[in-house]
Amino acid sequence: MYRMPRNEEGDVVFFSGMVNNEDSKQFFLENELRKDMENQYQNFRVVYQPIIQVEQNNSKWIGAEALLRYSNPEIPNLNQMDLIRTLEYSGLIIPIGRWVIAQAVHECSKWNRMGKSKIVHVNLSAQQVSDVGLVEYIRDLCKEEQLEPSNLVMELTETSMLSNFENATAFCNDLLQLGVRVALDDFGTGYSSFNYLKNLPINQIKIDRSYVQNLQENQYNQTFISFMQQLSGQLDLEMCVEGVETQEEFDVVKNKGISLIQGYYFEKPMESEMISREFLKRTIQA
Ligand code: G
Ligand code: MN
Repeated sequence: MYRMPRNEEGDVVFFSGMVNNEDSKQFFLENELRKDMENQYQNFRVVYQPIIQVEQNNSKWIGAEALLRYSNPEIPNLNQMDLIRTLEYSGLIIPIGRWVIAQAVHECSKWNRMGKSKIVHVNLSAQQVSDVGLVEYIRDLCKEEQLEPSNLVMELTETSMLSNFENATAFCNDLLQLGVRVALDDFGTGYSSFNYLKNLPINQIKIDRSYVQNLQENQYNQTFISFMQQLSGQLDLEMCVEGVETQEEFDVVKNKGISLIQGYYFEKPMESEMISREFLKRTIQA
């Protein structure tokens, strides 16, 4: 809901400096985003954070999560949350969302053509579930790029899934039908009921990184993770733990036998050339 700007006495003011400033910042950002999108998406790029499968004695990079970045010298210090919020608010998330998927599919197809099978994860915002034709768009992309749809995993947060339940489940069912996989992102931050889990058309649960911080000292979080591990096993879902940053956190997660891990302990998101090089190196070594 829009609130009229008010001064300290509570009177409505029409030219409050602060509001004006915020509004004009927002307006400027939106304009820059539009301009850059029309200009071959300049200042936008996609970076990739490796997803690691941990085995007894070694760990393998099975693929990566694609993450959008925007760096415009005119807008220094823009944080990621403000960027996503503006993209959603302006509706630009629809075209930029498609662009990110196209980049990720292209990139993943390149990795696979280099050798071993790699997967790519792409984040979806709640609004994209209502992007009419998105599933067909993904199908055509996979065909053009000769990427097996099962190498693509779309991530939806539990909040966007549950706030738009009918649409989201139909959308995910269409993805599954196509062979694309679906992950439930940031699990544990919303208000999901465990009752939903068994009915959602998903393949994987990603435990939010807030459950991993100082895991070695936090009994509740350890219990939560073990419980989720058991439950996902019962429901035949994969489970990935995000945000592993330290050796101590990694040790706890590994000792629980969790095999899918992401986090700064392994790697931060990296530029596409860099991750290709890493995959190639590892492919040759293996
Ligand atoms: O919501 P989602 O899980 O898709 O968020 C991904 C974001 O989390 C990325 O911007 C990425 O840089 C960040 N991230 C990934 N791993 C870690 C980590 O180990 N610690 C922290 N603090 N952030 C991380
Ligand atoms: Mn994610």
